Amino acid sequence: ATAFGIEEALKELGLKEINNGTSTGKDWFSNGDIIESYSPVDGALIGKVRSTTREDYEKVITSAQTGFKKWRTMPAPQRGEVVRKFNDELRRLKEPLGKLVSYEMGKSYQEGLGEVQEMIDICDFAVGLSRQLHGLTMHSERPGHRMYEQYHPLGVVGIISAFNFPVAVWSWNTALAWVCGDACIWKGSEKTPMTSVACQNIAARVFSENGVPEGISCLITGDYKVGEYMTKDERIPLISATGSTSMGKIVAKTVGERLGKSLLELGGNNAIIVTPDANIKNTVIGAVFGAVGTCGQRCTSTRRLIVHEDVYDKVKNAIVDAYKQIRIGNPLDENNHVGPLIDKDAVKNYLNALEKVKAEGGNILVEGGVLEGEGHESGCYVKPAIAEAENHFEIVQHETFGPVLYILKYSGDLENALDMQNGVRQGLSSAIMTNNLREAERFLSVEGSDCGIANVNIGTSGAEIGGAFGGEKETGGGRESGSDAWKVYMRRQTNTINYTTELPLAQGIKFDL
Ligand code: UN1
Repeated sequence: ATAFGIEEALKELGLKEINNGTSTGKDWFSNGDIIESYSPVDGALIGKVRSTTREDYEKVITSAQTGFKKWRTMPAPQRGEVVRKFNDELRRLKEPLGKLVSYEMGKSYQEGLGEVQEMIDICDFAVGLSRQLHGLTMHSERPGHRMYEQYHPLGVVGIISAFNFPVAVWSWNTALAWVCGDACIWKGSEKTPMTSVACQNIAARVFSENGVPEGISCLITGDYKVGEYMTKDERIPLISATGSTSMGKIVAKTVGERLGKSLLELGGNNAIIVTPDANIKNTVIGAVFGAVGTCGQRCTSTRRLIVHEDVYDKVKNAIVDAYKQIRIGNPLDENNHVGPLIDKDAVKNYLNALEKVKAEGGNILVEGGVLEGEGHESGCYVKPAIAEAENHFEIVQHETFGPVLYILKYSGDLENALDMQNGVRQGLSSAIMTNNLREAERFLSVEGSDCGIANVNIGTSGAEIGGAFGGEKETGGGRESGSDAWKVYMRRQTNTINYTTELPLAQGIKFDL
């Protein structure tokens, strides 16, 4: 790994000496069990952090609550200016941070850089937003009255993020929440603690240089039990959680019991519909990147390819051919397309899926398997696989977080493809490949895709930050990132002001005393 400049990257990120994970940036650390972070790239120990104890957590939440009271009074554009400075640091540290993401998570270096770019983009977005936290003005039905709405900061926001986008998802939430005037407590994935610490260090440094109160950016570390401190905590009005549907169901229930708000961005089972009018070359690029990029560990990864029978063999052969070109190996080596899975449990899930699809009657077109030998010592490198399958197979209905692509055939009208595409419990991302305007518009219409993201002539993954990101059904319904997703981080207040000497009642009610 030294050959790829990891040592230098850790140093530039100030992680050389770190063996404590949690701080609000100043002088105390967490005291729980040690979590060791091993790279799936070469199996080496990257560093250790300590998990957050209940007592540590109490310090964090107190610090966040106290900080929030000051932060909320700072004008939003000034908060935006702090985010702009934080973003300057992200731009400066893009390479080392991208490298650490790649090394700790296993995605390709290009994708690691891409992820940091998403952070930079959302911070730019948030800076602009800090002058646009607009409410509406309404016409009152009563004379001499003014009615309007305003958005106030919400409070302390809890962010739970997953290993697969260990830095970007945090920033989608936190950059918006910060300009909205909230304090954030982040529980990153225990599988990628070093990237979390790196981000927290950057925020802490910029914040303290700019007189931001202590506690506006907090990091807690550990497994689901640490997440539970937040989900059960009435002092946290909003929990934003990204991860599996099973995790999301527990979070929704726990937060719902106390009538807190939750923003959920959970699993997907994303499909590309390929119609007879598709551009085959672009279909192959979109589908292959979607299925094998990040080793199939994006929530937007392409899981299903729904191909019309007229072009079925052509598409199938082209994709199978393209898979022969895929280079699997150290993701820091830019010649490789696909790095390792995150850990051995993920490898097990991937192998189970292959067994299952065979058992259910699927036909393997591209064999999977675990790579062994030099360069693959971590045991996490696997071959992207393709199976011909049917939509109703149990395994096809299920999100497997790995590079397994199912090809499904449809015949006749687009409606049949849409029934398959929508015929799963998840509803995150979807795409259609077609040059036929009628098909494209039907796909986007009310009778079309039921997903939060629906694309025409691009794949299912790689969404830009400018749009709202998230999906329906078991994907959880939340929207993060662009558009008006910021509203969930604020509380809306409707204000009616009477500037007359009378007190007329609404709805024409007379109440003479
Ligand atoms: C995720 O996998 O949790 O659309 C997020 C994409 C990325 C984000 C994925 N921009 O693929």
